[in-house]
Amino acid sequence: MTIRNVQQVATGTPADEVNGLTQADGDVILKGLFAKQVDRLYDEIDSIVKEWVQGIVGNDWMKEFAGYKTKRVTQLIARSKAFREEMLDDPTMLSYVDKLMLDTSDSYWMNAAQVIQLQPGEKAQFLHRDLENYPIFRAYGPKGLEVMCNCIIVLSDYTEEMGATRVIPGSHKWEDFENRGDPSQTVAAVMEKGNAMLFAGKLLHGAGEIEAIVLVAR
Ligand SMILES: O=C(O)CCC(=O)C(=O)O
Ligand SMILES: [Fe+2]
Repeated sequence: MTIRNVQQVATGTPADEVNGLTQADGDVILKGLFAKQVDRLYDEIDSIVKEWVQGIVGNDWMKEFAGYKTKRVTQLIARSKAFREEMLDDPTMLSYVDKLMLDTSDSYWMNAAQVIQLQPGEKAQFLHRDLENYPIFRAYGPKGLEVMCNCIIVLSDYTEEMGATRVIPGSHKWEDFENRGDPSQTVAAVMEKGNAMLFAGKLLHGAGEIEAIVLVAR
């Protein structure tokens, strides 16, 4: 298997073109999509993130999934005006999500919006497909309908050393969804601040491992 990188498109790329990449690779990086908003979002949630406890309450699988040290600040709609008023319903983003989801569904809705901050000492998250949140869909494999997608928006430059999300482009088409690949097949979704990665619920990915603490200059 050849390992390929996540492809990037410029702001303003038409939805059909973006959808071509999402269908082919399972992921696409949208350059600069939220460049105007991420600093304000950061400022709105920074003090909350600092106070937030590490890990989550749940069963062992959920704790392992979420990370024992990772902070996940939930309820972003309530906590951030920038997110609520300028990002959540961003027409460009929605035009891309529409293409992916509305082929097989009448509508879609947001399930969760959270800020994730990895902490020093956290190990890499196990590789997973987000549709596994609904285990029944695993059995349908690549031919199953598109039941979810996700978007990771980066609030600071996202590097391999700081644990950028690792993905296996093309893994949304693997025949057997019980096959979750291995870290040697992944690439880091390196991005500039304000970029976003849209990816299918069928795509294998996981949070990376922190190799270095990167001081964020803004
Ligand atoms: O934090 C990341 O890089 C990815 C997190 C993730 O994949 C998830 O929570 O489902
Ligand atoms: Fe995930």
